[in-house]
Amino acid sequence: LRWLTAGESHGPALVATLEGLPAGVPVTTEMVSDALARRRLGYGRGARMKFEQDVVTFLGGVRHGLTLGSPVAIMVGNTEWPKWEQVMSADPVDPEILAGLARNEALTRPRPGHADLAGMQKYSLDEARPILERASARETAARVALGTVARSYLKETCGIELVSHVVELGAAKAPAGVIPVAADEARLDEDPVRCLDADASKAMVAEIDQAHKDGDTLGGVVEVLGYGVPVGLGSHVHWDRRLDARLAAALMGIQAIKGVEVGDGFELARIPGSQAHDEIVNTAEGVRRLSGRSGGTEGGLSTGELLRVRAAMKPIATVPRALATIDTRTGEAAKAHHQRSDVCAVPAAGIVAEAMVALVLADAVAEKFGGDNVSETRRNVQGYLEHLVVK
Ligand code: EPS
Repeated sequence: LRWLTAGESHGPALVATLEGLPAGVPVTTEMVSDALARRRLGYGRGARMKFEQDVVTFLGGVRHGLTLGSPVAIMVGNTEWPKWEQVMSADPVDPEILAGLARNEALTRPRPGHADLAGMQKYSLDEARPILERASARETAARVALGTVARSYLKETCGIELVSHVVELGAAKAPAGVIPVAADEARLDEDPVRCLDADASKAMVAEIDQAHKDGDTLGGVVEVLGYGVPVGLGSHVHWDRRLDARLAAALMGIQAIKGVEVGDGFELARIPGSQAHDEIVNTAEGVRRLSGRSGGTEGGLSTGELLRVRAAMKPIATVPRALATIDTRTGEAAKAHHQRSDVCAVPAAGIVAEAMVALVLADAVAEKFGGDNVSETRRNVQGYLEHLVVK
Protein backbone atom coordinates (compact mmCIF):
# COMPACT_ATOMS: atom_id res chain seq x y z
CA LEU A 1 0.00 0.00 0.00
CA ARG A 2 1.03 3.58 -0.51
CA TRP A 3 -0.67 6.42 1.27
CA LEU A 4 -0.14 10.13 1.82
CA THR A 5 -1.92 13.05 3.41
CA ALA A 6 -1.67 16.76 2.64
CA GLY A 7 -3.17 19.88 4.14
CA GLU A 8 -2.66 22.40 6.91
CA SER A 9 -4.61 22.75 10.13
CA HIS A 10 -6.30 25.99 9.04
CA GLY A 11 -6.19 25.37 5.30
CA PRO A 12 -9.31 24.72 3.18
CA ALA A 13 -9.14 20.93 3.61
CA LEU A 14 -7.06 17.88 4.32
CA VAL A 15 -6.68 15.38 1.52
CA ALA A 16 -5.56 11.77 1.69
CA THR A 17 -4.85 9.15 -0.93
CA LEU A 18 -4.48 5.39 -0.57
CA GLU A 19 -3.32 3.09 -3.32
CA GLY A 20 -3.00 -0.68 -3.51
CA LEU A 21 -6.28 -2.02 -2.13
CA PRO A 22 -8.36 -4.36 -4.27
CA ALA A 23 -11.77 -3.64 -5.77
CA GLY A 24 -14.87 -4.41 -3.74
CA VAL A 25 -14.03 -3.00 -0.31
CA PRO A 26 -17.24 -1.50 1.13
CA VAL A 27 -16.81 2.16 2.08
CA THR A 28 -19.20 5.10 2.19
CA THR A 29 -19.12 8.77 3.11
CA GLU A 30 -21.16 7.88 6.19
CA MET A 31 -18.59 5.32 7.37
CA VAL A 32 -15.77 7.87 7.11
CA SER A 33 -17.87 10.63 8.73
CA ASP A 34 -18.74 8.31 11.62
CA ALA A 35 -15.06 7.47 12.14
CA LEU A 36 -14.16 11.16 12.12
CA ALA A 37 -16.92 11.88 14.64
CA ARG A 38 -15.37 9.24 16.94
CA ARG A 39 -12.02 11.05 16.71
CA ARG A 40 -13.66 14.22 17.99
CA LEU A 41 -15.02 12.48 21.08
CA GLY A 42 -13.40 12.68 24.47
CA TYR A 43 -13.50 14.84 27.53
CA GLY A 44 -10.94 17.64 27.57
CA ARG A 45 -10.95 18.71 23.91
CA GLY A 46 -10.89 22.42 23.13
CA ALA A 47 -13.40 24.81 21.62
CA ARG A 48 -12.55 24.03 18.01
CA MET A 49 -13.90 20.49 18.38
CA LYS A 50 -17.32 21.93 19.26
CA PHE A 51 -17.84 24.26 16.35
CA GLU A 52 -15.85 22.70 13.55
CA GLN A 53 -17.21 19.90 11.40
CA ASP A 54 -15.33 17.34 9.34
CA VAL A 55 -16.87 17.46 5.88
CA VAL A 56 -16.05 14.29 3.93
CA THR A 57 -15.93 14.06 0.12
CA PHE A 58 -14.64 11.13 -1.91
CA LEU A 59 -12.71 12.40 -4.91
CA GLY A 60 -11.79 9.05 -6.44
CA GLY A 61 -11.47 5.30 -6.10
CA VAL A 62 -14.98 4.50 -4.83
CA ARG A 63 -18.23 3.92 -6.74
CA HIS A 64 -21.62 3.04 -5.30
CA GLY A 65 -20.13 2.15 -1.94
CA LEU A 66 -17.29 -0.10 -3.15
CA THR A 67 -13.64 0.58 -3.93
CA LEU A 68 -12.66 0.29 -7.58
CA GLY A 69 -9.07 -0.83 -7.09
CA SER A 70 -7.90 2.59 -8.25
CA PRO A 71 -6.33 5.10 -5.82
CA VAL A 72 -8.81 6.23 -3.17
CA ALA A 73 -8.80 10.00 -2.58
CA ILE A 74 -10.68 11.56 0.31
CA MET A 75 -11.06 15.23 1.16
CA VAL A 76 -11.89 16.37 4.70
CA GLY A 77 -12.98 20.00 4.60
CA ASN A 78 -12.20 22.44 7.42
CA THR A 79 -15.32 24.43 8.21
CA GLU A 80 -13.00 26.91 9.97
CA TRP A 81 -11.53 27.89 6.60
CA PRO A 82 -13.48 31.15 6.02
CA LYS A 83 -11.74 32.65 9.08
CA TRP A 84 -8.33 31.75 7.66
CA GLU A 85 -8.87 32.37 3.98
CA GLN A 86 -6.39 35.23 3.87
CA VAL A 87 -3.89 34.09 6.50
CA MET A 88 -3.58 30.68 4.83
CA SER A 89 -4.23 31.71 1.23
CA ALA A 90 -2.24 29.70 -1.33
CA ASP A 91 -1.96 32.79 -3.50
CA PRO A 92 -0.21 36.01 -2.41
CA VAL A 93 -2.37 38.44 -0.41
CA ASP A 94 -2.01 42.23 -0.25
CA PRO A 95 0.41 42.85 2.70
CA GLU A 96 -1.76 45.73 3.90
CA ILE A 97 -4.74 43.43 4.32
CA LEU A 98 -2.57 40.88 6.15
CA ALA A 99 -1.10 43.55 8.45
CA GLY A 100 -4.61 44.37 9.66
CA LEU A 101 -5.39 40.81 10.69
CA ALA A 102 -4.74 39.84 14.34
CA ARG A 103 -4.82 36.21 13.24
CA ASN A 104 -1.82 36.83 11.02
CA GLU A 105 0.43 38.12 13.79
CA ALA A 106 3.89 36.56 13.49
CA LEU A 107 4.34 33.65 15.92
CA THR A 108 7.83 34.33 17.25
CA ARG A 109 7.54 32.81 20.72
CA PRO A 110 7.96 29.09 19.90
CA ARG A 111 6.20 26.65 22.22
CA PRO A 112 8.42 24.12 24.00
CA GLY A 113 7.42 20.60 23.03
CA HIS A 114 6.13 21.61 19.59
CA ALA A 115 7.88 21.53 16.22
CA ASP A 116 7.88 25.37 16.30
CA LEU A 117 11.53 26.20 17.04
CA ALA A 118 13.38 23.35 15.33
CA GLY A 119 11.05 23.79 12.34
CA MET A 120 11.84 27.53 12.07
CA GLN A 121 15.53 26.72 12.24
CA LYS A 122 15.42 23.90 9.71
CA TYR A 123 13.17 25.63 7.17
CA SER A 124 14.76 29.06 7.68
CA LEU A 125 11.57 30.85 8.72
CA ASP A 126 11.10 33.93 10.87
CA GLU A 127 7.91 32.69 12.51
CA ALA A 128 6.32 29.37 13.47
CA ARG A 129 2.99 29.51 11.57
CA PRO A 130 4.19 27.56 8.51
CA ILE A 131 5.51 24.83 10.82
CA LEU A 132 2.70 24.45 13.32
CA GLU A 133 0.05 24.42 10.59
CA ARG A 134 1.33 21.09 9.31
CA ALA A 135 2.68 19.72 12.60
CA SER A 136 -0.81 20.10 14.11
CA ALA A 137 -2.69 16.96 15.04
CA ARG A 138 -5.51 18.18 12.80
CA GLU A 139 -3.76 16.06 10.17
CA THR A 140 -4.81 12.91 12.02
CA ALA A 141 -8.34 13.43 10.63
CA ALA A 142 -6.94 12.47 7.22
CA ARG A 143 -5.34 9.34 8.64
CA VAL A 144 -8.57 8.30 10.33
CA ALA A 145 -10.35 8.74 6.99
CA LEU A 146 -7.90 6.33 5.33
CA GLY A 147 -7.95 4.05 8.36
CA THR A 148 -11.69 3.57 7.76
CA VAL A 149 -11.01 2.12 4.32
CA ALA A 150 -8.18 -0.06 5.68
CA ARG A 151 -10.42 -1.37 8.45
CA SER A 152 -13.18 -2.31 6.07
CA TYR A 153 -10.63 -4.19 3.93
CA LEU A 154 -9.34 -6.08 7.01
CA LYS A 155 -12.85 -7.05 8.07
CA GLU A 156 -13.89 -8.17 4.58
CA THR A 157 -10.80 -10.22 3.82
CA CYS A 158 -9.71 -11.66 7.19
CA GLY A 159 -12.50 -10.83 9.63
CA ILE A 160 -10.04 -8.66 11.60
CA GLU A 161 -11.64 -6.27 14.10
CA LEU A 162 -9.87 -3.50 16.00
CA VAL A 163 -10.80 -1.84 19.26
CA SER A 164 -8.94 0.74 21.34
CA HIS A 165 -9.27 2.06 24.85
CA VAL A 166 -7.58 4.46 27.24
CA VAL A 167 -5.55 2.64 29.90
CA GLU A 168 -3.87 5.61 31.59
CA LEU A 169 -4.62 9.31 31.72
CA GLY A 170 -2.42 11.55 33.82
CA ALA A 171 -2.02 9.72 37.13
CA ALA A 172 -5.24 7.67 36.71
CA LYS A 173 -4.94 4.05 35.53
CA ALA A 174 -7.43 1.43 34.36
CA PRO A 175 -7.02 -1.83 36.32
CA ALA A 176 -4.70 -4.34 34.63
CA GLY A 177 -6.37 -7.06 32.60
CA VAL A 178 -9.37 -5.04 31.38
CA ILE A 179 -9.35 -6.08 27.72
CA PRO A 180 -12.28 -4.84 25.65
CA VAL A 181 -13.66 -6.83 22.72
CA ALA A 182 -14.97 -5.35 19.47
CA ALA A 183 -18.56 -5.48 20.81
CA ASP A 184 -17.54 -3.03 23.56
CA GLU A 185 -16.91 -0.25 21.05
CA ALA A 186 -20.26 1.52 21.51
CA ARG A 187 -19.83 1.45 25.30
CA LEU A 188 -16.31 2.82 25.00
CA ASP A 189 -17.44 5.61 22.69
CA GLU A 190 -20.12 6.60 25.22
CA ASP A 191 -17.58 6.92 28.01
CA PRO A 192 -16.13 10.46 28.28
CA VAL A 193 -12.56 9.14 28.27
CA ARG A 194 -13.08 5.83 26.38
CA CYS A 195 -12.21 3.70 29.40
CA LEU A 196 -14.20 0.54 30.24
CA ASP A 197 -13.69 0.65 34.00
CA ALA A 198 -16.22 3.06 35.56
CA ASP A 199 -14.05 4.04 38.56
CA ALA A 200 -10.96 4.60 36.45
CA SER A 201 -13.04 6.66 34.02
CA LYS A 202 -14.23 8.91 36.86
CA ALA A 203 -10.67 9.32 38.11
CA MET A 204 -9.53 10.25 34.58
CA VAL A 205 -12.28 12.87 34.22
CA ALA A 206 -11.26 14.30 37.61
CA GLU A 207 -7.64 14.48 36.40
CA ILE A 208 -8.74 16.49 33.36
CA ASP A 209 -10.90 18.84 35.47
CA GLN A 210 -7.97 19.50 37.77
CA ALA A 211 -5.55 20.12 34.89
CA HIS A 212 -8.09 22.51 33.34
CA LYS A 213 -8.32 24.46 36.61
CA ASP A 214 -4.53 24.56 36.84
CA GLY A 215 -4.11 25.88 33.29
CA ASP A 216 -2.34 22.65 32.47
CA THR A 217 -2.55 19.74 30.01
CA LEU A 218 -2.34 15.94 30.30
CA GLY A 219 -1.14 12.89 28.40
CA GLY A 220 -1.84 9.20 28.82
CA VAL A 221 -1.62 5.72 27.34
CA VAL A 222 -3.92 4.07 24.79
CA GLU A 223 -4.07 0.41 23.84
CA VAL A 224 -5.17 -1.04 20.50
CA LEU A 225 -6.35 -4.63 20.26
CA GLY A 226 -6.60 -6.60 17.02
CA TYR A 227 -8.94 -9.62 16.95
CA GLY A 228 -8.73 -12.18 14.16
CA VAL A 229 -5.24 -11.28 12.91
CA PRO A 230 -4.03 -14.38 11.02
CA VAL A 231 -0.67 -15.99 11.79
CA GLY A 232 2.16 -14.93 9.51
CA LEU A 233 1.77 -11.21 8.80
CA GLY A 234 5.16 -9.49 8.66
CA SER A 235 8.38 -11.48 8.65
CA HIS A 236 11.42 -12.35 10.71
CA VAL A 237 13.77 -12.03 7.74
CA HIS A 238 14.55 -8.31 7.79
CA TRP A 239 14.15 -5.44 10.24
CA ASP A 240 11.79 -3.38 8.14
CA ARG A 241 9.55 -6.34 7.39
CA ARG A 242 8.94 -7.08 11.08
CA LEU A 243 5.29 -6.44 11.94
CA ASP A 244 6.11 -5.15 15.44
CA ALA A 245 8.65 -2.68 14.01
CA ARG A 246 6.12 -1.45 11.45
CA LEU A 247 3.44 -1.01 14.14
CA ALA A 248 5.88 0.83 16.41
CA ALA A 249 6.92 3.24 13.65
CA ALA A 250 3.30 3.90 12.70
CA LEU A 251 2.23 4.59 16.28
CA MET A 252 5.30 6.71 16.99
CA GLY A 253 4.42 8.71 13.89
CA ILE A 254 1.28 10.05 15.57
CA GLN A 255 1.75 13.58 16.93
CA ALA A 256 2.77 13.64 20.64
CA ILE A 257 3.42 9.89 20.93
CA LYS A 258 6.65 9.33 22.85
CA GLY A 259 6.58 5.62 23.62
CA VAL A 260 5.23 2.39 22.16
CA GLU A 261 4.89 -1.05 23.71
CA VAL A 262 4.04 -4.34 22.03
CA GLY A 263 2.29 -6.73 24.42
CA ASP A 264 3.72 -6.39 27.91
CA GLY A 265 6.54 -4.29 26.43
CA PHE A 266 8.84 -2.73 29.03
CA GLU A 267 7.42 -4.96 31.76
CA LEU A 268 9.00 -7.99 30.02
CA ALA A 269 12.43 -6.47 30.61
CA ARG A 270 11.87 -6.72 34.37
CA ILE A 271 10.92 -10.40 34.71
CA PRO A 272 12.80 -13.66 34.07
CA GLY A 273 12.43 -15.55 30.80
CA SER A 274 10.52 -18.36 32.47
CA GLN A 275 7.69 -15.87 33.09
CA ALA A 276 8.02 -13.63 30.03
CA HIS A 277 6.92 -15.88 27.18
CA ASP A 278 3.69 -17.45 26.03
CA GLU A 279 3.85 -21.24 26.27
CA ILE A 280 2.47 -23.29 23.38
CA VAL A 281 -0.22 -25.95 23.80
CA ASN A 282 -2.56 -27.99 21.67
CA THR A 283 -6.27 -27.47 22.34
CA ALA A 284 -9.51 -28.63 20.76
CA GLU A 285 -9.37 -25.43 18.64
CA GLY A 286 -5.80 -26.12 17.56
CA VAL A 287 -2.42 -24.77 18.57
CA ARG A 288 -2.61 -21.87 21.04
CA ARG A 289 -0.50 -19.74 23.40
CA LEU A 290 -1.33 -19.96 27.11
CA SER A 291 -0.91 -16.20 27.65
CA GLY A 292 -0.70 -13.00 25.60
CA ARG A 293 2.46 -11.32 26.83
CA SER A 294 4.00 -11.04 23.38
CA GLY A 295 1.11 -8.92 22.14
CA GLY A 296 0.53 -11.31 19.24
CA THR A 297 3.91 -10.99 17.52
CA GLU A 298 6.97 -13.22 17.82
CA GLY A 299 10.10 -12.66 15.76
CA GLY A 300 8.37 -9.94 13.77
CA LEU A 301 5.53 -12.26 12.68
CA SER A 302 1.94 -12.21 13.84
CA THR A 303 1.19 -15.37 15.84
CA GLY A 304 -2.56 -15.56 15.27
CA GLU A 305 -3.17 -14.57 18.90
CA LEU A 306 -4.65 -11.26 20.09
CA LEU A 307 -2.63 -8.30 18.78
CA ARG A 308 -2.01 -5.80 21.56
CA VAL A 309 -0.03 -2.55 21.25
CA ARG A 310 0.15 0.58 23.40
CA ALA A 311 1.12 4.15 22.71
CA ALA A 312 2.09 6.77 25.30
CA MET A 313 1.05 10.35 24.52
CA LYS A 314 2.83 13.27 26.16
CA PRO A 315 0.69 16.15 27.48
CA ILE A 316 -0.47 18.64 24.80
CA ALA A 317 2.42 21.04 24.25
CA THR A 318 0.27 24.17 23.97
CA VAL A 319 0.07 24.70 27.74
CA PRO A 320 -2.37 27.44 28.84
CA ARG A 321 -0.09 28.35 31.75
CA ALA A 322 2.50 29.21 29.14
CA LEU A 323 6.00 27.82 29.36
CA ALA A 324 9.22 29.79 29.16
CA THR A 325 10.69 30.42 25.73
CA ILE A 326 12.36 33.23 23.85
CA ASP A 327 11.05 35.78 21.39
CA THR A 328 13.02 34.91 18.27
CA ARG A 329 12.84 38.54 17.05
CA THR A 330 14.77 39.86 20.06
CA GLY A 331 16.29 36.77 21.66
CA GLU A 332 14.76 37.86 24.94
CA ALA A 333 13.01 35.64 27.46
CA ALA A 334 9.25 35.38 26.85
CA LYS A 335 6.21 33.23 27.47
CA ALA A 336 5.25 30.79 24.69
CA HIS A 337 2.32 31.87 22.57
CA HIS A 338 -1.05 30.34 23.40
CA GLN A 339 -4.38 30.95 21.73
CA ARG A 340 -6.46 27.97 22.75
CA SER A 341 -5.80 24.30 23.21
CA ASP A 342 -7.17 20.99 24.28
CA VAL A 343 -6.51 20.00 27.91
CA CYS A 344 -6.21 16.40 26.83
CA ALA A 345 -6.60 14.50 23.55
CA VAL A 346 -5.78 10.98 24.77
CA PRO A 347 -9.25 9.51 23.94
CA ALA A 348 -8.88 10.85 20.37
CA ALA A 349 -5.35 9.43 20.16
CA GLY A 350 -6.87 5.96 20.63
CA ILE A 351 -8.99 6.43 17.50
CA VAL A 352 -5.97 7.65 15.55
CA ALA A 353 -3.93 4.69 16.84
CA GLU A 354 -6.66 2.32 15.57
CA ALA A 355 -6.34 3.95 12.15
CA MET A 356 -2.56 3.57 12.10
CA VAL A 357 -2.76 -0.06 13.19
CA ALA A 358 -5.40 -0.65 10.49
CA LEU A 359 -3.14 0.85 7.80
CA VAL A 360 -0.14 -1.25 8.89
CA LEU A 361 -2.19 -4.46 9.03
CA ALA A 362 -3.82 -3.68 5.68
CA ASP A 363 -0.36 -3.24 4.18
CA ALA A 364 0.77 -6.57 5.65
CA VAL A 365 -2.41 -8.38 4.50
CA ALA A 366 -2.12 -6.96 0.97
CA GLU A 367 1.53 -8.02 0.84
CA LYS A 368 0.83 -11.58 2.00
CA PHE A 369 -2.44 -12.31 0.24
CA GLY A 370 -2.56 -9.96 -2.77
CA GLY A 371 -5.68 -10.08 -4.93
CA ASP A 372 -7.33 -7.51 -7.15
CA ASN A 373 -10.83 -8.08 -5.82
CA VAL A 374 -11.72 -8.74 -2.16
CA SER A 375 -13.19 -12.12 -3.13
CA GLU A 376 -9.80 -13.14 -4.56
CA THR A 377 -8.02 -11.94 -1.40
CA ARG A 378 -10.52 -13.81 0.75
CA ARG A 379 -9.92 -17.04 -1.21
CA ASN A 380 -6.18 -16.59 -0.75
CA VAL A 381 -6.60 -16.10 3.02
CA GLN A 382 -8.83 -19.17 3.32
CA GLY A 383 -6.53 -21.34 1.20
CA TYR A 384 -3.52 -20.33 3.30
CA LEU A 385 -5.28 -21.02 6.61
CA GLU A 386 -6.60 -24.38 5.39
CA HIS A 387 -3.12 -25.51 4.47
CA LEU A 388 -1.14 -24.35 7.51
CA VAL A 389 1.50 -27.01 8.35
CA VAL A 390 0.60 -26.78 12.05
CA LYS A 391 -2.96 -25.90 12.93
C1 EPS B 1 -4.19 21.47 17.43
C2 EPS B 1 -4.73 22.57 18.07
C3 EPS B 1 -6.19 22.81 18.13
C4 EPS B 1 -6.92 21.48 17.97
C5 EPS B 1 -6.42 20.81 16.69
C6 EPS B 1 -5.01 20.41 16.85
O1 EPS B 1 -6.58 23.61 17.06
P1 EPS B 1 -6.63 25.22 17.21
O2 EPS B 1 -5.22 25.62 17.47
O3 EPS B 1 -7.17 25.69 15.89
O4 EPS B 1 -7.57 25.46 18.35
O5 EPS B 1 -8.30 21.69 17.95
O6 EPS B 1 -7.13 19.64 16.42
C7 EPS B 1 -8.06 19.66 15.42
C8 EPS B 1 -8.48 20.72 14.79
C9 EPS B 1 -8.55 18.32 15.14
O7 EPS B 1 -9.40 18.19 14.24
O8 EPS B 1 -8.08 17.40 15.82
C10 EPS B 1 -2.73 21.32 17.35
O9 EPS B 1 -2.01 22.30 17.49
O10 EPS B 1 -2.26 20.21 17.15
